[in-house]
Amino acid sequence: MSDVLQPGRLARRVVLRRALGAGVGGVIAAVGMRVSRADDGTKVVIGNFAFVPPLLRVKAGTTVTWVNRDDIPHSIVCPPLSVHSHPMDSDESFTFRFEKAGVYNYVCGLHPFMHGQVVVSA
Ligand SMILES: [Cu+2]
Repeated sequence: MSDVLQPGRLARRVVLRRALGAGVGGVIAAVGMRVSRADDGTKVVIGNFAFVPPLLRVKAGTTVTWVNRDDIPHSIVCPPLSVHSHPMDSDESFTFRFEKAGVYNYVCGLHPFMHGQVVVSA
């Protein structure tokens, strides 16, 4: 009974991949991603244990979307902003609106060696 978590995650990812391969976009939408209105903001892609771009410059009021394109879960943790995202599975995303100017460093909560920075100007 203790092996429930990992196989479950794996199975879910396989299902997602199959859905993508078949072009069944509706299945992805039903998983609860917050991707739909993100394109008018700014995007950071997560891949190979890195945030791209690692340094993002935006204006105050910008919504930033992180999209996980890796094969394993990642999260966004930024203590000064009390941000601690859920672990994003492959192709899941997380959004946050930066209201105030400042320099914000963040890490992946699951891999603290992964660093990113958002520089917000007024
Ligand atoms: Cu990570």
